[in-house]
Amino acid sequence: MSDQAQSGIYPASAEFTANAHIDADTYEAMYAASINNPESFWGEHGKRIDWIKPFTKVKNTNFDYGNVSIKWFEDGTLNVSANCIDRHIATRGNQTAIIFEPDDPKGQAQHITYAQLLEQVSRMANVLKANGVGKGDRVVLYLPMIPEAAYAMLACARIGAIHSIVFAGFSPDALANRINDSEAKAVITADHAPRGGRKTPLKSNTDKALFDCSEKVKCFVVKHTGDQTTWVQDRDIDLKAEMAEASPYCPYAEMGAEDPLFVLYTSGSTGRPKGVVHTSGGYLVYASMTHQLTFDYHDGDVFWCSADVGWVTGHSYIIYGPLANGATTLMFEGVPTYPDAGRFWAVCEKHKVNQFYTAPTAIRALMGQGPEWVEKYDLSSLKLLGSVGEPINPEAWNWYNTHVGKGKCPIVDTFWQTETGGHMLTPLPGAIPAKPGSATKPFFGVKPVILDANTAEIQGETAAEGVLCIADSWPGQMRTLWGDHERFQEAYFAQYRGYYFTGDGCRRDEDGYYWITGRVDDVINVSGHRMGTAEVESALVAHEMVAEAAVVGYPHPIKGQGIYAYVTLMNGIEPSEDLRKELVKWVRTEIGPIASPDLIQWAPGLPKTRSGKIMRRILRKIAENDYGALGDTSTLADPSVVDDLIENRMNKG
Ligand code: 6R9
Repeated sequence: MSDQAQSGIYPASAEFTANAHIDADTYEAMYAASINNPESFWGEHGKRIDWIKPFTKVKNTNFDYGNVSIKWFEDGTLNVSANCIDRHIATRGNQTAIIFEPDDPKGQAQHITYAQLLEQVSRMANVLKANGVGKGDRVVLYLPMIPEAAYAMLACARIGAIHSIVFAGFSPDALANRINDSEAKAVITADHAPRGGRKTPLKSNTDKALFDCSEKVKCFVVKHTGDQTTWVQDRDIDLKAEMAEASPYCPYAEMGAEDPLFVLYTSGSTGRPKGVVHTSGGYLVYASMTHQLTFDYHDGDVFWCSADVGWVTGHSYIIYGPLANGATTLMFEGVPTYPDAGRFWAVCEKHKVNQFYTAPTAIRALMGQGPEWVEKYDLSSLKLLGSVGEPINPEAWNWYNTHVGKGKCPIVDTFWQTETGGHMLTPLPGAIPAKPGSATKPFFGVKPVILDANTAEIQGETAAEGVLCIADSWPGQMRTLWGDHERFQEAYFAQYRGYYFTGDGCRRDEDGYYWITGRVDDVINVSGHRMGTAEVESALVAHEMVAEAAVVGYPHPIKGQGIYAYVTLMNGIEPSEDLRKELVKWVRTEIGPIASPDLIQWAPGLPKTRSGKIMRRILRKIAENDYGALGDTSTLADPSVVDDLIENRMNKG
């Protein structure tokens, strides 16, 4: 790694800056305006989308614990699907809205125009309606990365139904929990999800999940691969067949700005996953504005975000942001390494991608395969690169910059969360020079503060370190947790009164650049996916041979963090390699492959305080191979368990 990559400052080229939407002076002026007078700033930028009834109120938000309430543009009405489709028809009906690139590199790519999008979304919306789905109903989507996933999101939005996407890698159990928690009326799935040449049996997973759900839940099935699946009469509906019969136009519903658009479950530090609720008006304003300005998107550009629609990144930057902006957005069904480590770059070349947005874990995996996979392809269409999901390490940044961007593409490192709806800290590429590893500066309307983790005191000096909080609301912010406003306040507003708490540690340097240092709670970040250690623990202890489990993250060269599980077996159960494998498999079926423990250590005892609390700090240090810094162990009920754990640690690396 070159020293420059670690300490350098990388401004965009003069040519890029000359054409950029936002330059340095404009950023400073607009940022100041957004903070000093949010009412007039967002009153103006709220007009970037189409309203049926224009709003007269802009901001009505309260961060006080006990009274947290967040409303934006509250008396306006709109329809999100109309904003993403209908309003572009007159000017760009024949422009490609979605490029679909299938898993199979020999398969046919599809170019779906805005006019075709309107027809497909309308047909699907009409099928949903005809089957009793209406305003406010929840619809769970469990789909591959296929155009029908986009149609389903927009069809729900069109009729005012609330979608909740469950990542297709999640297990039947995880799917059932989300269907039940959201009290969904229907699920939309497909026969199979092809990924990397393998197929996930989505329909059969859905059948299993629906055993544990109300009999009233309807099941719409997209016949995608055409493989045979079981069929339940009076419950399963052949979605494509019904779409072919349905009317090609569906009028859109008039929705309030604060009507929910979607619920997306994400991991927290405690308990079951939380149903993050995003509403219509503020979310769309924020997703579209960040998409345009962070990626410096210009008319006619081809934008590719390689995330899955099962994650928030897919919601905001494959679907809602780009389509609200009349962009051409690419949906890729496959994985970066199939059929080989050149696939991303083959797709960039094939579709002449202009902005490419991916996660550090993918970059590290491809970096390990060597630059020859990139060099084979013509990447001259690329103008900008993006990164999201975790801090990007300087080696990966340098590789991305040199081999993919050829030193001419600005890299935007975007820090944000499921909860924030869109980018929070990010360079605007024509305005803010990058520093590798830093998400740089706040987006408009975002007021970051760094607090001392223990005293909650504001760290006012420019250079500071502590926990990252946000002092005031922005339009893309989540509004509540589905069905549990109490838990919403507890999770985000209880720790540091008056602030939204991100859960992340952060450093600000002498130039006012922000550097995320990682989660300070019990959330770990595995390949850019959020995983609550509590979720993995409860899956482990659900196994009949497991008495107790404690899960922590540890540094992993490709995944960023790996999952390290300490497991205490029931009395009389002997540890074995077979049992280890069985437990890994068990967690995969309980939650999904992304939750598979990388290392399981048999722990005859876990370090606990006298009050019975597991001291995770110690377990984390052992997993990190860092026991010089174990800290004070004198409060442990039985300090000797630590020696045993160190002796038998798995991560000797
Ligand atoms: C969009 C998304 C959120 C957590 C977040 C933080 C980490 C995301 C990051 C980053 C450093 C970045 N994170 N982007 N850390 N630099 N550019 O990833 O949402 O799945 O909810 O995860 O991911 O720890 O708190 P989500």
